[in-house]
Amino acid sequence: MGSGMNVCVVGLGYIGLPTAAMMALAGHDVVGYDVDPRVLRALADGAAHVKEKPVRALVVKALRSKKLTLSSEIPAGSQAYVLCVPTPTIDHKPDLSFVQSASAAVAAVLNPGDLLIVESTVPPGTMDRVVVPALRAAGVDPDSVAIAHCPERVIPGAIVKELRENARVVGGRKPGDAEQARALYASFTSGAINTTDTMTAELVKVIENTYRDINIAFANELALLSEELGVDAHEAIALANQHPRVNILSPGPGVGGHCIPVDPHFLSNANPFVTELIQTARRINERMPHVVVRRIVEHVAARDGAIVAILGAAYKANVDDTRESPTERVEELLRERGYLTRVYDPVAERYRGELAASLEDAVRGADALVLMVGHDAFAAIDPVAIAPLLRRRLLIDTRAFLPAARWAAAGYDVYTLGGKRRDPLHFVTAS
Ligand code: SAJ
Repeated sequence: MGSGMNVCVVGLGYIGLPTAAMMALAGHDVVGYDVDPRVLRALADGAAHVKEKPVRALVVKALRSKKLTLSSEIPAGSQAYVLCVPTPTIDHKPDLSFVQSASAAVAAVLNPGDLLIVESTVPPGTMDRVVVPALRAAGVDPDSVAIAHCPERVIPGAIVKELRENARVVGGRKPGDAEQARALYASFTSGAINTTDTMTAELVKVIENTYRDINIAFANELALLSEELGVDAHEAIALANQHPRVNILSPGPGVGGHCIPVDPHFLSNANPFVTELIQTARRINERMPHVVVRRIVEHVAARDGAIVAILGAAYKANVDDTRESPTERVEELLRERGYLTRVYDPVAERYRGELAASLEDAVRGADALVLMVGHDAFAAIDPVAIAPLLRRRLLIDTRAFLPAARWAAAGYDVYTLGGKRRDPLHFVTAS
């Protein structure tokens, strides 16, 4: 079954679109379906909405080969249906309506022996509690088809490479289901494919992102503690990471994106009483935008017309995605306190707030420059060249990204989150 299947990918977003293209280029006949006609129209016009260049190249190639076609209906007659629909949260509670409606739509065309795969990240138990009931409600006997959960694991910024190379975990509902799904993945990925049951696969995906959230929370906690001790947290973390069994992530202004701030809630919702560590990590990371704002307030009074220029609207470096970006929260908190804000991001295109047209527009008359994201493009900013535009030379670097010595030499006061403070709190031990 490894090659030459008829496959339908449901949901052509960040994951579905490159996955569909990759399967098509591996020799399958793939139909890409999306509920949003604008997505289909844009793709037909050659404008993939995923901005990563390798993804665009892959999609163009797959469409040209005609092995990937687009449809505004879920076609009957596919042998495999792969669901890549979003699972957002509303007030920290998972919204599984897209998984539910996509499962119901696929159920209407499923035939005995077909394979249904869910790639969307879901709370443990969703396959049994949402997907299978949707099939039953449509009159499909779930035992007559193969059902698997194969969570996507690719990182925005390196989607194509990771789609090709990452290990996959495939959870099957009954004996044989995972094997059927494994054969499909083996045709286009080179990483290990590990099989298990659906509930374990659901849990594995969510614990991966939760582990990262907890690790970042630890780094953020260390940053704040180090500031009080008068130690550079970045140096301390780098030194600790020399140990063969230590790998601490980097502190920053908060955790954004549509995955890591969301998925830990899938676990804590399952049982709030045994997930204290998970909840605490979430709180620490959610507090980071407040910490950034407090540091700004310490340096610049919110007098009338104080302007804060913010570098970076994306949720992380070199991606255009601004979902759950810490910048949104920082901007909101600053405005509540009476600051004027301007945000500059040469990578992001869509942002909830307004984006300045240029770096110069953003920094003109500013009382502080706050770096929120380490885009490569920001490394080229010349502190001397922009100095005359600023009202005050103050750099607040929340990622320890810009070369502090160079900015200080250009006459800037530099504050680095987690950096060595000149005025640490001195601890006095009772003797
Ligand atoms: N961040 C830090 N410090 C760090 C690393 C990240 O503050 O050391 C921040 C980033 O700036 C960003 C947020 O965390 O705001 C999340 O970024 P990320 O690069 O850690 O992760 P995502 O959301 O882009 O992708 C994650 C990945 N999960 C893991 O690495 C375990 C990816 O593999 C998943 O497929 C993806 O979530 C997903 O879709 O679930």
